[in-house]
Amino acid sequence: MHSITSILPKIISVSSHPSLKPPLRDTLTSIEKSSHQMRRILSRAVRTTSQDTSAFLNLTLKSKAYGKSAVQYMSTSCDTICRPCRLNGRISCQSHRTLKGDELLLSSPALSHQMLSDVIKGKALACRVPNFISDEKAQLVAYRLMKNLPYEYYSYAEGSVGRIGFSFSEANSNEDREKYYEQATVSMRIIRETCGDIESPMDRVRIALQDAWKYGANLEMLDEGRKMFAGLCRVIEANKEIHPHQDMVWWYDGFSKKSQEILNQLAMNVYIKVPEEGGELEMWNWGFENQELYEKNAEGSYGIKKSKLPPPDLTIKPNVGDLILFNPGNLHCIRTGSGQRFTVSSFIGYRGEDKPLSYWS
Ligand SMILES: O=C(O)CCC(=O)C(=O)O
Repeated sequence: MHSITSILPKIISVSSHPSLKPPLRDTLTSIEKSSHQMRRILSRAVRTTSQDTSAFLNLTLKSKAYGKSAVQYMSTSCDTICRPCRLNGRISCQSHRTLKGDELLLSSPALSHQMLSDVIKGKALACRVPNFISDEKAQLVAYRLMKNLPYEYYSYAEGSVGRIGFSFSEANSNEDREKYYEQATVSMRIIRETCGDIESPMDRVRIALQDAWKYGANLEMLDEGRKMFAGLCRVIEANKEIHPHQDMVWWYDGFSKKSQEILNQLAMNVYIKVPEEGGELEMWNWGFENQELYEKNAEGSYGIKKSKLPPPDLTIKPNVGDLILFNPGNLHCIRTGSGQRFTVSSFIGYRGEDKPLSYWS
């Protein structure tokens, strides 16, 4: 945990609130930083502050770069770091494990508001819609995409994890972000056209979300007016795995204020090719509370070594055509498989029960 004095001088222009007592007040300095840096530091600080610090900041913080969102965040301090708190405070804890057995995985023939909401709120770890796409259509789509659209490996997973489409998490510079937006709608159109007379899996998900969620669902625009890409096609080669990791946009996006508005995030995958043996999705009923702790445990590599973790709480063996959604703020990983594994994936953003969902890759 950071102390008040170690965080604030680094990040904030603060107004002196009457409740502030010297010498604390004296430590608060106004340091001008570029807005990018400022947001990065601030968003990290927000998630690593103790409850006292959070309450304190709530009274005092006024960040030029971050504006209203920062103050809004500050008001979400919690008494305990636990799953229900994550919705507001966006943190989870290892000691608070409440789900067992059947509660872990919901299954239904169609997506529903209730099912999505249950996973978002941590009442279930994941949900599955079996046969979201028929086996036959999934196989054909997998064949057409693989045959016509060459995939590239992620830089951190050369020879093991490939993808068609550019992922937002990789767009870490202004230049890359520009490239990401330029390609976004073009890539979606190319994927759609390559699927030919079969509806592209992402388009099907878009409609299913639109119908299921009371307030509908839209393509995310973390940068105002700029449509994001959704429907990344991910290939995992035989005998390769993805180590336990967490995906939260507010961890890796220090650029846009809007990513900090997202209260919770789901990951969705449509499985269009799965290996006969292996390829399971494994999930833990918790995640690291903050990015610093996560990165410390990841030791500079992508993901955490499984040997450092207790056994997973849930193992799902996906079938061809399944749609599976889960909270990627929980640690999750993919086991090695006997053959190639091919999915169409996106994230889903939640801003509240009475707000539209959003999606992006
Ligand atoms: O392919 C899967 O089963 C899960 C992929 C994953 O790690 C994710 O969507 O965050």
